[in-house]
Amino acid sequence: MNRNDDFHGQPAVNLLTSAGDRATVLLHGAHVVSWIPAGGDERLYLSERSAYGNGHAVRGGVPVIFPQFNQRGPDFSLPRHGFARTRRWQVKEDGVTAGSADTASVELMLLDDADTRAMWPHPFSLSLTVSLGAHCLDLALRVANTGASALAFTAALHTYLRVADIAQASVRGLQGVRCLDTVGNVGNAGSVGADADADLTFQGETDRIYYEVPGPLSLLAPDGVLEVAMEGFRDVVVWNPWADLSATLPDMPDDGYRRMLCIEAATIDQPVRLDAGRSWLGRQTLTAR
Ligand code: TA6
Repeated sequence: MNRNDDFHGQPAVNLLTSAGDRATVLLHGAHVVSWIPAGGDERLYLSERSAYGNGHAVRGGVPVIFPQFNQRGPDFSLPRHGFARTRRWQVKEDGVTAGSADTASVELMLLDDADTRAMWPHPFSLSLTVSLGAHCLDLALRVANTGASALAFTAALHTYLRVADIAQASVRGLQGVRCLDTVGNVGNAGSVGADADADLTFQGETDRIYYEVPGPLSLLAPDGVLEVAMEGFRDVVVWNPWADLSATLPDMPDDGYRRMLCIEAATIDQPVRLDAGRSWLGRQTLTAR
């Protein structure tokens, strides 16, 4: 069953499988704002103070970051994290499928227009396919170069995962991976190192770009494990603003940092270069164990 509803006044597609897995996707930014595995609880963090529509980036869920991650790239005239997350996408014709008993999906599209070309002078076609499976949310981002010349971009699925308490959460799978710690740095600055510890734990503001992550990650918490796998994306960003930065974010409760952790499938270190007519696919798959 798939329905079109309003979510904080925004047109949305609700996906529901007969097994009971549920997700909600806004047309604004093709933004997944909710994912509830069958028989389970909400697995995405969504700020109670988030704004919606009118060029706002939703604080939480899965912001689609394109064509530039943060301001880490050649084009500082772009908005931070690009423009895909604040534009109205369209549901692709025949893009909503009820699927089989335990699957459902919707495909949304974003094409270039005069506004995007004024910020980033390239024709493109973006597609995000959101698919529900048994305790699984799969996000597939396809970028096509529809122009006559080559283009380059960085991108991410800036996923806000919900945790009961960040102090009791850890991430497994990053040990020994080269990373850029950007806390306290701007632009492309930061210190590069590698995590010695088996699991990454959180005691303060964390903002790290892990380069060429070799395999799936696990978010470990007292209430269960969430596996984060990816394809096409090479890097992973781990972000928690902690108390001081949280207090400066108008769309985040002061204690919101305690209930969230961003684990973002990304391609940052090596921009994707597409010749005319070529396309690229990046996928993030979340599985609740
Ligand atoms: O992904 C981490 C990050 O780049 C942080 O540096 C912080 O800026 C975060 O994204 C949120 O950015 P936003 O523009 O959504 O407030």
